[in-house]
Amino acid sequence: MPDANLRFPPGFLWGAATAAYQIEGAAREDGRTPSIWDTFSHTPGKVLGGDTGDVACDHYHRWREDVRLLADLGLKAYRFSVSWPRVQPTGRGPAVRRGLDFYRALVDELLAHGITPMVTLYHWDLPQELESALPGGGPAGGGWPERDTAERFAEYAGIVAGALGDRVELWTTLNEPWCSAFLGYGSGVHAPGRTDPAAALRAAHHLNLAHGLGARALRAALPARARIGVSLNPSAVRPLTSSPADLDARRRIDALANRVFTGPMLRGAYDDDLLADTARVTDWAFVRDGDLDVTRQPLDFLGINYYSPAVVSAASPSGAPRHDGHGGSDHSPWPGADSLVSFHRAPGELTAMDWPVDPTGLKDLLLEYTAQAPGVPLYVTENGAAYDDKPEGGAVHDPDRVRYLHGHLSAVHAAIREGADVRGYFLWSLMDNFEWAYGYSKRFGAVYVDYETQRRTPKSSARWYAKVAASGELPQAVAEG
Ligand code: IFM
Repeated sequence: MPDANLRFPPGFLWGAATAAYQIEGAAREDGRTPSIWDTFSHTPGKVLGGDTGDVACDHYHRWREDVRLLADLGLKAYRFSVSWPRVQPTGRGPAVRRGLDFYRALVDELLAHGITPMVTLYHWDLPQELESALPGGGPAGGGWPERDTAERFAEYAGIVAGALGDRVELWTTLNEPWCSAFLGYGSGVHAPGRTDPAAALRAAHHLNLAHGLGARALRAALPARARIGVSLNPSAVRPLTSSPADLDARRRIDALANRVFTGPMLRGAYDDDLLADTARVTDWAFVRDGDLDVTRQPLDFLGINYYSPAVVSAASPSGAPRHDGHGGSDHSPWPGADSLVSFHRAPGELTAMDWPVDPTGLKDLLLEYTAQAPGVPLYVTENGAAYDDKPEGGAVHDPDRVRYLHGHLSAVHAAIREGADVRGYFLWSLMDNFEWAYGYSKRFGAVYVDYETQRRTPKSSARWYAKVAASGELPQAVAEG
């Protein structure tokens, strides 16, 4: 029956995702102090249009309405992040009760609507004090290049687990540590905006350590039913040609984009080729005995965030244009590979981010991670697209996003058919929000946000996704709801 709908497994979790700094606003309320993103976004020239997360979607005051939106769409799960500086303003010491109360109330409201919460502990909003004021931080700063930040993270993880552990089962430690390390400390297009390749590699290691220490702290504080994972944004890296030079370029980027995290987290090792490729940047002396036992914690699931593939070749002598999707800086986010690899635009239509649409990358990654982490269930913890959505007559029609979602959900289904144990899918994002260095200029939401009035309008993609979620079936062809 060629026209039969694609049926997802029973219990498949249909959800949507957000992150604290991107939606909450209330940047100075109830004891919250600045995070590195507050500082960065308030620094002229760092974020398009000078946008900041001061108000964002005002979710801190409108959270009941936002839970109702999820419920009206019939979604069964919601992935959100906790703002570290809202619950532990200086990044050390006691927690702020009002901050924790906010997340308790949010979780209770979700549960009251039958929506499963998935908590992300760290989605990029490091308390500024930890970036500025660490021992040894000095003018260059502290933050993730410093080991102490990983230890502080474990303390914070224990605090949040203590507050929400009785009502949340699904936990992730970090979201996309690649961005924190390499965009934050390498190319500098993300907070804190440093451009030091050695610091980026130190940050990567301390994020791995934070994941391990944080997972341990969660395990110690949470009931046995808790499920602990991490959300990575692995790169589906493809060589431009099958020449040995292009295959080697692929190997280098795979090491820096993917294996720098999966090595320590899944296998308890940094691969030799990664260490050799980066030897002129750092000697990795910051990796201490025993660290790699800590980074490799048992995982109950792995979160995969996917948007677009990358195509690489050996660097052309003229220097091919950069299409690694992380432009906007003269500094490379690829320590040790910057002059050796060129990025090319992958084929496919482009989203408003100029990211090519290619669902095969998602299927490939789900199968690859099934092989790399046998027996570990997967969730797609982010997937979605930005388009230039415009309201017309009170509605927002976004057929491009429906096509994008249809293609990627078909890819998830194909991966499941071929043996991947994918347990759920979280659309990025529930609503339009602060898209980091792009400010409010890029709209990823299934729900349109009018930032003047804070009015929320579900786009046609939200209605379409709601139908898929309600039926657990994906039509073979796109027909908008
Ligand atoms: O908005 C981001 C999110 O915070 C992390 N993953 C990618 C999304 C789109 O760029």
